Amino acid sequence: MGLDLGLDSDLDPVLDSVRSILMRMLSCLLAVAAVAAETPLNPAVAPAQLLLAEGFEGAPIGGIPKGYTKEGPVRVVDDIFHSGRKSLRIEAAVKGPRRVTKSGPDITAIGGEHWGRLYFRIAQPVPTLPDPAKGQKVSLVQIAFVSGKALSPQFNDPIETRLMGTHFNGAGDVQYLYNVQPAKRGEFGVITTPRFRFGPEWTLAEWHVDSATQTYQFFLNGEELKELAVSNGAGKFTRSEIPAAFQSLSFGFINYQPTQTPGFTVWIDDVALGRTRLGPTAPPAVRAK
Ligand SMILES: [Ca+2]
Repeated sequence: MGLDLGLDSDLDPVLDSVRSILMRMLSCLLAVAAVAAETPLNPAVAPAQLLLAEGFEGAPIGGIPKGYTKEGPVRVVDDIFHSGRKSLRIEAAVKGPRRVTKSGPDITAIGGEHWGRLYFRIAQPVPTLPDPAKGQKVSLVQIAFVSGKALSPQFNDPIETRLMGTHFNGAGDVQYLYNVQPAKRGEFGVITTPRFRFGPEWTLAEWHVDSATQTYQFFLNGEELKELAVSNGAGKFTRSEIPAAFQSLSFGFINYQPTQTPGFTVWIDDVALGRTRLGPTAPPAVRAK
């Protein structure tokens, strides 16, 4: 490395080995410094851009974060986590909601545009599904990880927007989707081909909604799944219905059709919403109100 440590190589073998150890320590330190320089924390995210951040670090083990309500068996654990020391564990169940929800003025104030992201991890093996219903070729469950309640900008009636969702079939194939479920009308959405699997590793999911341009985008591990992109343009709500504000946002897991026992066990961590895209690095430790 061309460094002169001022040690005389003609001295005895003890000094030689001291020099060798020092050189190794120095190159380790330089390597660590180089990695740190390449990965600064949150290079693009000013704290003011962060609308919500929940890494579950401030929540009691066995509980849920302050300011949220829960449906179904979910709890904060400290044995598996993406960052910090805690995550939210979705307990196994054959169907139904296992999620936390935040409502009220903090959510409404986010308005019509946000970038969201979370990390999720699915316990292996994934569950199997019951035999297909009569007249169906394959068994299928629809899953929502993130959803928001709102009023449709088109019909002014209640809708639930699945900001991050999937279909999971009996062969274990996964399709990502953007889906809107009106309370009194038929659902609609866009969906990828069944080319994904639920692996054991932490996976980054990001979404973007913008009411002003009726835009939706979804990214998996940083890569946009362009089949899900919706961009209708201002005032064009048909088959997008992206609301001007959400009344509540839910994070966790719900499968609407049953799996075989015991069902999915899932962990989520590092949920965050920003005014701009947050990307893969952890946000600053801002505790949700
Ligand atoms: Ca965490």
